[in-house]
Amino acid sequence: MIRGAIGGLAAAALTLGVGELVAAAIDPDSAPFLAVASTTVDRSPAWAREFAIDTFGTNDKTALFVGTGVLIALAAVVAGVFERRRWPWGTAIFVVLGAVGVYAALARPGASAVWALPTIVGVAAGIIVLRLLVRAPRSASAAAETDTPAGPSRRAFFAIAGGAVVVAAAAVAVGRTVASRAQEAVANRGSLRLPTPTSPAPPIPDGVNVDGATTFVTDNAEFYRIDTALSVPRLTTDEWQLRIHGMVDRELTLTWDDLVERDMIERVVTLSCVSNEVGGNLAGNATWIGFPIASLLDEVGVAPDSDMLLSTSSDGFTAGTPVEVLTDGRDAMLAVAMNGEPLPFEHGYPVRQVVPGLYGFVSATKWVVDWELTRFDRAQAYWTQRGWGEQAPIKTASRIESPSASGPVAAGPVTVAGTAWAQHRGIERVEVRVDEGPWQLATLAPQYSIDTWRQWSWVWDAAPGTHMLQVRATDLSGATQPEERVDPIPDGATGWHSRTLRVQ
Ligand SMILES: Nc1nc2c(c(=O)[nH]1)N[C@H]1C(S)=C(S)[C@@H](COP(=O)(O)O)O[C@H]1N2
Ligand SMILES: [Mo]
Repeated sequence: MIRGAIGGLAAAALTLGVGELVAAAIDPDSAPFLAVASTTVDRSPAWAREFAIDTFGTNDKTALFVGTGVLIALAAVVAGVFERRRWPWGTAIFVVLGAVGVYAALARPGASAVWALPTIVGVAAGIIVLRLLVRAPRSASAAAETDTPAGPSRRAFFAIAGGAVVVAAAAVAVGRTVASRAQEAVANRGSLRLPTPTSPAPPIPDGVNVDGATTFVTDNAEFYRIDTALSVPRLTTDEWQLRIHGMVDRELTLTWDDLVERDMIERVVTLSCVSNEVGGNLAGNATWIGFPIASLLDEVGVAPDSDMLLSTSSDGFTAGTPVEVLTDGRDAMLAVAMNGEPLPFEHGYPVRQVVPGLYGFVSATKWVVDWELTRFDRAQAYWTQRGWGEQAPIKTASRIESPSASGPVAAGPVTVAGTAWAQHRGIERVEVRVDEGPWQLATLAPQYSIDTWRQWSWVWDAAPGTHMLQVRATDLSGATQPEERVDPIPDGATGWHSRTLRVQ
């Protein structure tokens, strides 16, 4: 009985500790204990919250943590005792608690599938220790015959239980340290003063938005996110530095203060991802504030035979960007703000690159901390090592966004609308056709700049039946999107987007 209870508690402690440690590598909010407590708050009915606040006042959070802890401890004791009597009931209780933890973690705002891991790994560790500590007799009848079922010796028992608790405590300590550093970064971002651009973006005119098409400016919360980071880096501006070295005349290490005291530019630039499929939504448009990359390169003096800027993020991602592109006059920048806010952590806080006209994987390094000036014949960046291209200008893209693919549409005039982009070349024309008939010119929203996408619409006199719409765009150099379907790898998809609609 006592052994069962102690075994259950030690196993539960290890579960939570390991969960905390794994969560530190993913997101502090994914830790099982915190996730269960937070989701309980979010899911509890209003009267329960009122009761908690009335009863515990401002100690309501402490009460919740203590309450959650007590419930888990009780379940752990029951699991330990059951496991000893009637294996595998204790294991089953751990699995059920684990399922609750996974559910709670996945219910957190911003959770992704990996948020289940801390609980799963923790529960697995807990069950192993529970089995070690509470080795039950082979059958229930054997338990009835003897009061002291087989199990580790007294010494081994306390060594394992003690070890589990020590490991749990150490794991919690490490996990908490990482979490508190993350909180520091959150506070740092929250109190950040953004620089005022000396060269503001031209105002965004009315009319760039078209009914039925994606909004011209993408909200930060809606902006697509692509990166290799399992755990989003959380640097403070005090920790951030950019070291510039390699084939330069003068090495330079830039601090946050060095960066933001410079003359900043503000520009609207559309980013897109090379992995975007025809008609896909891995593209977004934002107003960025930053410092021109060309000015920094000028300051350090790039050797004439250097043709690549190899940028590295704090988590080891690298991108190789042609020096020529960075210095040809386009608004390539080290960005510090996105749509009037400090960069969201997911989008590179505190500093990232924005390069109009190139896919993100060769240019848009987030959490950038190192620049090496080198050559394409000497260095390879992250995705190039994995079979993707070296040079990756954005290919012209267009997509149909409304009417939606789901429901049938009513016969008669139907507004077809969408978005097209060809960053740093600009969109000249968008055409639509029905059932492979003649191409029809769509109406374009005014062009904001050649670095931003352009919304379009076209009125279709829809006849009953099933019809296929297709779209293609032409950039300002006169090149029209090719019909040929090509996969995203190695340097971007091609092909015309189509949508089949039922008209009734
Ligand atoms: N540090 C880092 N930066 C990165 C990446 C990454 O994996 N790690 N992915 C790149 C890719 S592939 C794209 S498409 C853009 C996406 O930027 P976003 O997530 O802000 O939309 O970031 C780029 N910058
Ligand atoms: Mo990407």
